[in-house]
Amino acid sequence: MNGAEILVRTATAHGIEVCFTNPGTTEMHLVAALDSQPGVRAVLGLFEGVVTGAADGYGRMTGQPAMTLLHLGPGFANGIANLHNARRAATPIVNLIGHHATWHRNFDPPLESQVELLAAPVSVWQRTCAHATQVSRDLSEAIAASLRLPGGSATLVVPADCQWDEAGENVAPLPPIPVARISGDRVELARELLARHPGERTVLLLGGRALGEEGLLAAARIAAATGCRLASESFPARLERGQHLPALQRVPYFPEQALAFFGGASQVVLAGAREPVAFFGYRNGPSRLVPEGVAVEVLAGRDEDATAALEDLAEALGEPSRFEHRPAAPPAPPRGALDAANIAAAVVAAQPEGAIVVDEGITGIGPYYEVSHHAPAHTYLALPGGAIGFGLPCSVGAAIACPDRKVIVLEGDGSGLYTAQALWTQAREGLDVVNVVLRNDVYRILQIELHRAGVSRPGPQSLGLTELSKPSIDWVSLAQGFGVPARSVSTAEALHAELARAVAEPGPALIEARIA
Ligand SMILES: Cc1ncc(C[n+]2csc(CCOP(=O)(O)OP(=O)(O)O)c2C)c(N)n1
Ligand SMILES: [Mg+2]
Repeated sequence: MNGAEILVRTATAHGIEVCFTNPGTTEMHLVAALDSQPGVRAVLGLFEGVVTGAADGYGRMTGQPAMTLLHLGPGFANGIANLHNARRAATPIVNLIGHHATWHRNFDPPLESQVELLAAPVSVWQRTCAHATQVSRDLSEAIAASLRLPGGSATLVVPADCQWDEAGENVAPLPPIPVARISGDRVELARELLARHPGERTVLLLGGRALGEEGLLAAARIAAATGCRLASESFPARLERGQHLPALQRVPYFPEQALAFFGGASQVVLAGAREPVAFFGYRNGPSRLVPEGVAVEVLAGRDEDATAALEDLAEALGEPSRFEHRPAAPPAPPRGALDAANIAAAVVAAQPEGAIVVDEGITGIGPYYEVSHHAPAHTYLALPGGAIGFGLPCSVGAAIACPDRKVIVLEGDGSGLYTAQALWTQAREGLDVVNVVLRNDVYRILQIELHRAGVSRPGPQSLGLTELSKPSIDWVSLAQGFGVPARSVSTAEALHAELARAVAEPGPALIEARIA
């Protein structure tokens, strides 16, 4: 068996089922091995940002790494923004980068670059294979490294001769993946801290894996026992939502609102969350969002089992009660011209049970988080890394991970254009994705930020750099060009009707929501 074949066999042996790729000459043996060693589904993305964003969506939904296969330094570089997002989301991914044969690199051929330097900032683990006989061990270590909490990208550079040389038949075993469970002493300490700051004086801030159903239900028990407030990170990588779960307030985006959010508390306890900091430093603005004088304590870090920590704390508090399900009436479909509020309401009204909602809606979907608590059970995927162009690719990975769930993408028109090619992969793979593009023909958030920076009357260049008009972009033609059926709507009634239709039909669809 050659190195490429043992790599694919190692991948399947350790549970990798999908390879998102945009290959080139240095990956040809690996491409061929995807046929000769069955078990890994190969999915083509037409830009590497689609490939890496799809791997992020897949890893968030399954908790298991997908493989990416990328073409040397330049191909990898095209995928970095979404690997950055995956790093902030702590998503397990295994990147294979095909590369020049070991003996060819020294000649400095055209595609040679310092790929190892490119990989470092977005990889929790990386290695360049030295010999075909070692690639199985290399990949096994990569898979384990990607899964070690908090999780992340493991990157393996695979020179072409390590793919074609003889590698033997032996698949290396998966190294053990330790799970850091917090000690009883730390649970006891947390119990004391909550007793010392009773009721709303404590904010229990959940993040990372603690935002799954088990973590949320344990947090609800803690709130029932102590009266603490429950909050979520502003942009969760994955949050389970719906009326069967407690509604977490999320930390507001703008620093002044976030400071007010924590203002009434005397303590913030972190469970799987980072200490919240402002997205940007503004002139005279704060970095830390927890005000001076409010203590920050850690129940469980991101590299620890925060869900188990919450469950242990709920037990220690002697709180047996389960969260009470209080169904509210489903919201009535909204009417009138489209704005962020009634787009959010229309989506909630049309959401099917079990939907996966990818939120890159920026300003076009503002109130969605608040109102979607009344939607049926769903999974919410946001953008903890802030690099736009993740939404459409993420939907590809989420839909492949969960073929029996509907994926709804809430996509800003500007953000969507970074990786619009993802629509083609949706069409080619027949994925159940409803794309809602929030068309306002501007980078609205940047106009808001200009105003916050004190520019009350932007000049022609500032306006030119924030407008997507002249010519404006026709998303219906764009989607149809990629093979995705599309309609444009400009009222809430029409949006709701199109959403209902798209949700009922299999395969991808795109709705251009024209904001008034
Ligand atoms: C990779 C990357 N490039 C640029 C930015 C800066 N940026 C943040 S939001 C944004 C525009 C978003 O526009 P759109 O999706 O249309 O949403 P809107 O603001 O109109 O609601 C830009 C350019 C970024 N966050 N990430
Ligand atoms: Mg826009």
